[in-house]
Amino acid sequence: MQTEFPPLNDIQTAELNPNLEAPIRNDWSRAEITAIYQMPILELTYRAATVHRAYHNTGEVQVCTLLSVKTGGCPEDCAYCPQAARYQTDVKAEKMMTTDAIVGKAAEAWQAGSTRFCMGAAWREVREGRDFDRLLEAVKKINHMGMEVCCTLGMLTESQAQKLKEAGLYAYNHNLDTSPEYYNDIISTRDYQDRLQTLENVRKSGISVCSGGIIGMGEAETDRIGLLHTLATLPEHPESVPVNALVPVEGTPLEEQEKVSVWEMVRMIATARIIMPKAMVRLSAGRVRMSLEEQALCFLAGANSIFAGDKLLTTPNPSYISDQEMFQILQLTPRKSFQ
Ligand code: SAM
Ligand code: DTB
Ligand code: SF4
Repeated sequence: MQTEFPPLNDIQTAELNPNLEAPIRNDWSRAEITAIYQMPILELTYRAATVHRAYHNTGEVQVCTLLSVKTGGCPEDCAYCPQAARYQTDVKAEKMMTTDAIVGKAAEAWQAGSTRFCMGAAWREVREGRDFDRLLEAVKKINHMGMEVCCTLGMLTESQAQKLKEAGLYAYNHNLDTSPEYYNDIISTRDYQDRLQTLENVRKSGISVCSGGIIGMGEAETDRIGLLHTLATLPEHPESVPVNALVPVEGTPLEEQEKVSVWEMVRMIATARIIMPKAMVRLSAGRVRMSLEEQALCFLAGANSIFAGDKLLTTPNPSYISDQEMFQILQLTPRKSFQ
């Protein structure tokens, strides 16, 4: 049987030549992204690795640390999330951490070599008051330590984004999670447009945008492509794109989902790398179930950032020691902050 190889169009050729000024495009069509996503996997990886080399130092991987500053009890119904109050999971609702406790955790992460500290809260949206004030104070202090400070707190207004910016927030994470078409199958308590609005509010305040999604939630290939298409056609690409593999948690509606193949992760990462060349592409949730070799493939395909530390927000992540070993074996070095 004859196999048809997708043709290299002129724009892609330009992007693949490190000596040419490769254009950053925001007008990708779904058909173009589909052709890239569906390329023979080795060809796709090669092309993504070439774009990666043209835009980034391939020996460097950014190491970020996550901390759940307000865990559980969330009113939303995200089908993947162990922190949603309505699902019976092992996660217990806790109060907001104090500023000092948060800053202490950031100092530990800094000493362990992490240059970005991301604080997560199980909120639908930010509400102004004591908890938000504590957070602003923590942002200020961690920024002064020399770390890039990031938050993921749910929906955000323009003026709240401005307050975070003034406190020294570097980046804000707000994932689109999946395609606009599949979104309502996963979350019913807010819509895609709400997510896009928050991203716009973040962008307007001058905070760096971090937005990506999750695979392995029962979505079709077209939904993965739809997510990538939405991200790559935003007025400006996110500076950071996390690619998460679902961590199925007992008690959530998605507890029975099967693990996605590493090739699906590689396709997502490689396609993101090719269509958003400058972005940091983060190999995020799901690393605990990946071998070193599988993660190496993801780095080859253009991933250049990870979360380190034995816990993500509430679920396990590879140990600090095993990641150090991985960096040694793959001869990778952690990226410095604010580059
Ligand atoms: N509550 C805020 C929100 O939803 O924007 C911030 C925290 S929320 C836990 C951050 C992101 O974590 C979600 O958008 C989702 O992409 C990811 N996430 C949550 N649970 C996950 C899981 N079980 N597996 C993979 N990713 C997950
Ligand atoms: C992102 O895209 N992945 C991280 C971070 N942004 C906040 C969160 C992953 C959470 C995995 C489930 C948990 O540990 O609760
Ligand atoms: Fe709440 Fe965020 Fe979890 Fe959704 S993903 S249930 S908004 S903590």
